Amino acid sequence: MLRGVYCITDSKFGKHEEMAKRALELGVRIIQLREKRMKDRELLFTAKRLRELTESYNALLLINDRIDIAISCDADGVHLGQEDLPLDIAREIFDGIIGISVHDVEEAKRAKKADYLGAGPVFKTMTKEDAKDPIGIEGLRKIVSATHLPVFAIGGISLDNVKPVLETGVSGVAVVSALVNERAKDFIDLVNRYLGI
Ligand code: TZP
Ligand code: MG
Repeated sequence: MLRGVYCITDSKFGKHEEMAKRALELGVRIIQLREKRMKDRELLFTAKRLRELTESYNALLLINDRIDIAISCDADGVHLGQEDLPLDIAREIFDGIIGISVHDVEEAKRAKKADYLGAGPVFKTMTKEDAKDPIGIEGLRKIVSATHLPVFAIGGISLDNVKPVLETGVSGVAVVSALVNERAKDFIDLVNRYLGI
């Protein structure tokens, strides 16, 4: 199931539930709740609603940063960055899918016990305020070649630039803004067609 379009919900673009529902209706089967501002209780309630929603579509739900919320809402997985809990500690306390953000080959090798990698930002993105410099298609290709794990490319990916991203051999693409415009369906169809989904 770790293939295809991976939808990250971000309250800057709308309600988490609405973003997730739209993506699910268009055929996406991996949803990540990414929320940096909400109070814990509201975050938990949001996560529980997304859990019900994703379950009804037979889709995966992952929670960004927060293993406690992932356990409490019975999510399928968590997504952790380089400054979040280390992977080995996360494995000890969480029994589920663990994805790790990587920016280069060294980080990819260090994360070899992850279930998947999120590699990027591939292109410039306005969505993540503290995004690092883009790694480009070449940086992405190096990461894909250095790991046997499924790699999801992330950062600034759209209908206009997704082809060369897919050609690097990634298992999928993780996006926020590409799913909140009127070309979302074309984007998903193109990715799924390329990956044979
Ligand atoms: N991590 C690296 S780039 C990014 C995250 C969460 C934002 C991706 O958003 P978009 O709109 O698909 O560029
Ligand atoms: Mg994080």
